[in-house]
Amino acid sequence: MEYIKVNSQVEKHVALIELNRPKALNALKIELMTELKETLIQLDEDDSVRAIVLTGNARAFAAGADIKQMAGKGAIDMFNIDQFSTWDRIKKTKKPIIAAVSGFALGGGCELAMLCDMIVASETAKFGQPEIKIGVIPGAGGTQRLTRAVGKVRAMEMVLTGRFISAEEAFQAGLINKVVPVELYLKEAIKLAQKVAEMSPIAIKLAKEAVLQAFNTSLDDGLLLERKNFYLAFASQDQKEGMNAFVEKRKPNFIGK
Ligand code: DAK
Repeated sequence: MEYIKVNSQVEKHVALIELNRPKALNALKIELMTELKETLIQLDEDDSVRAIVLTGNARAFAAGADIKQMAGKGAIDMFNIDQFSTWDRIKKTKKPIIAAVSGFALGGGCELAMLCDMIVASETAKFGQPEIKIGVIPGAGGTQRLTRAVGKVRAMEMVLTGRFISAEEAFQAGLINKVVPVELYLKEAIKLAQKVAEMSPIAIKLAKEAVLQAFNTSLDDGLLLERKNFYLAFASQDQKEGMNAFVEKRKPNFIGK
C-alpha cells in the first residue's frame, strides 16, 4: 500500500494503521481513504484482531481532505467520485477503532478521528474544522459529530471561524478521552486498545453497535437494540466463560465465539 502502513499485530490482538503521507501532513487523498477502507474491511474479518489503532505521526494525524485534489472539482465530479461510500463503509467497521492523534487533526482529519470510537491525543494535538476558510463547510460529519461531542456554541465557533482547539480544550469539551505527553500518545492508545482486546470480541462489537445507536435513534429504539444485543451476548460461549470465570475467581479466556 502506498499511503498507509499496517501492522496487524502491534500488540496481542491489536492492529495498528499509520497514515503515511508525512510531507502532505497526511492529507486524505481519495486513494488513501480507499486503502484505509480496504484495510479496515480486512482487519474486521481477521479473527486475530480485536481492536484497531489509527494514527498519523507526531506532526499531523491528518490536515484534512487533499485540497489540491479537490480544488478543481465541481459538484458533479464530487457526486461521481462518491467519497461518501468510502466513509460510510469505514463507519461500518464492527471492531473498535481508537484514534491516536498528535499535531493537526483538521477538517476531514478531525472528522476521521471522530469516526473512530475513542481518541487519545498528545498535548500538541490541534482539532479544527477550518473548511470555512476555503469557502466550503465540513462534509464528513463535522457539523454533526462535533456538535454532539462539544455542544452547539463551541461547534458553531469552530465551524464558523475555523478556530483550532488544543488537546486540553478538546478534553475539557468531551471530544477526546485522554491527553498525554507527545512521546506517549501512541503507546497510550495501544494500551487502551489492548484493554479493549482483552474483553469478549463478541460483546465488544455488540456494545459498540449499541452505543453508536444512541446517536441515531430515539431512546426507546436505542433501548430496544441494547436489549436485543444484551440477549444476543447470552448466545456466546464468551458469556459463559466470563461469568464462570467470575464465579471461579479466575481471569476469563475469551475466544470470540
Ligand atoms: N491538502 C493538501 N495538502 C495539504 C493539506 C491539505 N488539507 N494540508 C497541508 N498540506 C500540505 C501543504 O500544501 C504543504 O505542502 P507543500 O507546499 O510543502 O507541497 C505541506 O502539506 C505542509 O503544509 P504547510 O506548509 O502549510 O505547513 P504549516 O505548518 O505552515 O501549516 C496547516 C499547517 C495544517 C495549518 C496548513 O497546512 C493548513 O491550513 N492546511 C489545510 C487545513 C485545512 O484547511 N483542512 C481542511 C481541508 S477540507 C468528504 C470528506 C471529507 C472532506 C470533504 C468531503 N466527503 C466524504 C465527500 C474534508 C474536507 C477537508 O478536510
